[in-house]
Amino acid sequence: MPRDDLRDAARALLRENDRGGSTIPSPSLYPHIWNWDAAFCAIGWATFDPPRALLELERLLAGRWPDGMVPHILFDPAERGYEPGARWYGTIGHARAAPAHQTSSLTQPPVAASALRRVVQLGGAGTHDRARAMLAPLDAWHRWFCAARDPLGLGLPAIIHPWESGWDNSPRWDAALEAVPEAELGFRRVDTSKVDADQRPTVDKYRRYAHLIAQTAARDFAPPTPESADFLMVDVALLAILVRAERDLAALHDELAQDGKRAHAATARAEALARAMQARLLDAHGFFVDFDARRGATIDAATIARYVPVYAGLGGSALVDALLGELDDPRRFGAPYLVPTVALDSPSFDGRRYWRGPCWINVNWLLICGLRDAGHDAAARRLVDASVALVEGAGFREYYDPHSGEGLGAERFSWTAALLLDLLARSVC
Ligand code: 2M8
Repeated sequence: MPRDDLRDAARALLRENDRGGSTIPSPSLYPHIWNWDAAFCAIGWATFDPPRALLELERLLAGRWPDGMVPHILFDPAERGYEPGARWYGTIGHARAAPAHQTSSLTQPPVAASALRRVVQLGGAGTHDRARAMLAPLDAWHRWFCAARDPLGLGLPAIIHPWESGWDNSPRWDAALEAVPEAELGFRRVDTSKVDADQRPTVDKYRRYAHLIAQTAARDFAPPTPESADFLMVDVALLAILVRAERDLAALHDELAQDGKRAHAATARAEALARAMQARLLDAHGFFVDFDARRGATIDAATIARYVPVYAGLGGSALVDALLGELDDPRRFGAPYLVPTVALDSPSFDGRRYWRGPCWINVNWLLICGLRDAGHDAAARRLVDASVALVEGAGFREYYDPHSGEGLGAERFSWTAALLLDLLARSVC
């Protein structure tokens, strides 16, 4: 398909999923605002409508909690097509929750500051005033990670639920979830009536997810401790995103507000996180590994998350070289369609089930950004072409089978369209 047509189709999809200023991830499965989806969507909107991109981020940040957390879902109270809804989280009317919005009790990877920087780059001076107003909430959210989520004082914030990683069903969380009790769901799963059950998490996973949510509410949404949280995981992919977001926030503080003090503080937080990652999360082979903070155990799962630190320039040329080597290895990540999220030779690999093997355009995008910044233009180009090929072959799907390229999961998926727009804009410019 000519790239102009692809671009037009991606723009049309974002417009179709626009619900008056925020973009739902997919009409077939996700009818509310999701946190990192909104940030990815803003990056796409920025390529053709920067004011609309700002609105996407403003709407997301409007759901923030008094302590600074930006929730992973902001619910549209009129929408009934997704379970679990807001009531199930127990957040409505709670003093710790957003006063004027119905939200979940979790967060998600903080892509928003990096998205805002991209919007400002493309939108220019006309975006500055509105972008400046978002710096304080972004700053508060970034600071919240270490303030509320580092009970052991590791200098490495942890997630309390697989949903906070965005890689919900990744084999990275299997071992820790085994020890989480199964609870009654208390809601009707609608996902498996819309998407084949073999592409979605198993029933026992959902029961464990339910237990963790109930535990959060039972704690009155107070910060977790190892005694009060059955899942406390240092996620390297989320941390890499936070490192980059802090640096982007620092640049915005400088450029938009000439606020050297806050810029310096954000840079210092980024560097402290990066140092803590190097000190505590590097394994004997030079890979960053997730860390189960409850059990004091590192996680050994062969997933592409080990390479997401390249997005933040972490791991140096050794990590980039290892990534390039594994992308060429048909036993590892060198699938016919790129990039599988789990190594092909891993016993956990499942090319159809979400986050257990399929290709995702947002993961490709994170790797492409890192490769480009590291000066590996040809490798970045290869992953751009691979991403375009997936969409051309199967449309704007949520994820894709790395062996056949078949589109899976939700249809008319927004971040696939949004990030494709960004990839096309950067390859042409
Ligand atoms: C998926 O997660 C939601 C729960 O938050 C779900 O499966 O119902 C994940 O892929 C997550 O990363 C994504 O933000 C969300 C919406 O696209 O869907």
